Amino acid sequence: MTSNTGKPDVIYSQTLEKVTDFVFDDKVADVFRDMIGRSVPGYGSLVSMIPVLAREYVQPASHCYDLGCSLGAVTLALRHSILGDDVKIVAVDNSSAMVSKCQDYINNDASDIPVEIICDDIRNIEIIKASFVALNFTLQFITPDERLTILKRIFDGMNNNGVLLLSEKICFDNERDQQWMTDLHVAFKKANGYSDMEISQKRSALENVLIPETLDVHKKRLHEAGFEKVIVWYQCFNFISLLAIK
Ligand code: GEK
Repeated sequence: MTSNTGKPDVIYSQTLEKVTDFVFDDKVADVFRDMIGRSVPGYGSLVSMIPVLAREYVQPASHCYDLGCSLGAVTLALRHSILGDDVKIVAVDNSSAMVSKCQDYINNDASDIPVEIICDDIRNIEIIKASFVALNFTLQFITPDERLTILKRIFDGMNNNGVLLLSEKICFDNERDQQWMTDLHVAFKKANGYSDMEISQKRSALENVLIPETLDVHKKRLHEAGFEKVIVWYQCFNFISLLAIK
């Protein structure tokens, strides 16, 4: 099982003297399509469902937000499935490397749906008239005590019946389940051609950068932000996606 999407990710394939914190720089942006497909179990299936969700939730004369858009996978999926009139997509990422590549993908994509790409921190973005907001594996990179403020701001800027799609790597309270899902995630990475050394160096690089929380914590926080209806619609090992409806 290997990915044929873009340049191969060999970033952690050599022994590094010191593994530094993971950053979304040019090197990562260059191999990101391959990296995410080989590292996040179920990523491709999850993104392939976005058109179904878009057709269900995107409202005419509204905005869609792809927060932490990376190369724009969610934006592109939305762009090709939106049926209503007068819809704009706002794609945001604070990595200039990602944003510049994302802009290239959008420029080369044939669709009339307008996309505004913004290079900024999602904490600074004003959300207005939103019917669809995606945080597809992005909230996990924000420190936990800042997560509620972001969710509240999203909730406040959403239209009634709009949806937030929140995808995250999660952890488990129960040690046995934690080990079980971690082992399956490692097995997934190995099946995708990563070596033990690559897996271990990447784990160290992400340790202080990607902070997973339990499903329970995520659900409670979404309710606290104001969302009444919250459900897990997708899970693959320790990676989940929730829908939260305003
Ligand atoms: C996808 N959604 O392909 N503000 C803006 N962007 C941020 C912030 C922040 N505070 N923190 C991190 N990012 C994408 C995948 S990747 C997930 C999302 C992963 C950005 C960061 O630069 C990166 O592009 C993205 O969030 C996370 O569906 O790499 O596991």
